[in-house]
Amino acid sequence: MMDFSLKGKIALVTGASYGIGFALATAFSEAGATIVFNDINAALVNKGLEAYKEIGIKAHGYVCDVTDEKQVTGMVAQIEKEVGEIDILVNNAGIIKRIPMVEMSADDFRKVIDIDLNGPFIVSKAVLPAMIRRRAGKIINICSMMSELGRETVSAYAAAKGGLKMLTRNIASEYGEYNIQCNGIGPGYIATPQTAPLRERRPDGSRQPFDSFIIAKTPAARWGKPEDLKGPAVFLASSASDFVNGHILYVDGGILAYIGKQP
Ligand code: NAP
Ligand code: GCO
Repeated sequence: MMDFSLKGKIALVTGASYGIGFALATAFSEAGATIVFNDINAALVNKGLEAYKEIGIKAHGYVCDVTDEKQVTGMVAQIEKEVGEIDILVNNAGIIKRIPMVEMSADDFRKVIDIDLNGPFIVSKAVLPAMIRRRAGKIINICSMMSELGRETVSAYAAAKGGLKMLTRNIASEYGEYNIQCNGIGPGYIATPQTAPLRERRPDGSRQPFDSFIIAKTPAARWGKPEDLKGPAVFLASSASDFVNGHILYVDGGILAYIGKQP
């Protein structure tokens, strides 16, 4: 069990006021780490601080937009001063825009790429120098089913998450020699506010077609919960995974293994 301990480690999880980031930060805290998170505005950071406090976690919260390099370098310097050097980074902050590609503006496309792909580049770039100097570090990028698959309306998101898979492999390739491991987690369909519109019940209480489609496409026959990602994240953040690098760990209830229900 010792290999999975995060005792004494400092973990930064981006966009972790609620949803998947919150669950991952909670898991790290349970494994012994000190939790630092950021979010896009003060209201969200305060909401996050309250939520962590409620479950007995003393988290450190910062307002920072992951697409703004100046804000990110400022936040990382502040964390180093106020909390300590970052051992574990999770690039979790992300958005999705569900718009058919032919109707999507180039600005909307850029916005998704900016948050979901440029953001992880900017935050990783800010923490890597200290990790290189200390010859140790863990970076976990939150990828997606859309790192492998396409579907209607998510061209920008799929392009960003496919790119994030390759950024993961490149960070592993470029900095593995410094004992830095960069891996990804590819969650399946997880019940969070981001996917709430896909799960809304119809007025009669029945599932909408997309909801039923996901249940049918998932061998586990259910949506994932943010908690389903806790064990895999602790593994990738801990020394148990010191020789795992550039890997995307799909935590999807079996979606990627399955051709789908026969008609
Ligand atoms: P979520 O509920 O929407 O949470 C994402 C968080 O990131 C929010 O707090 C969000 O703030 C924040 N954020 C957005 N833009 C930001 C920026 N520029 N700087 C800093 N923070 C920012 O999403 P989630 O479902 O927990 O997803 C978390 C990650 O997992 C995302 O990368 C997502 O793509 C990925 N993922 C989700 C699923 C799923 O099924 N839910 C599956 C696979 C992968 P706002 O509230 O202001 O947007
Ligand atoms: C969608 C969903 C997905 C999930 C997730 C799958 O509209 O298809 O939002 O993209 O959020 O990333 O792994």
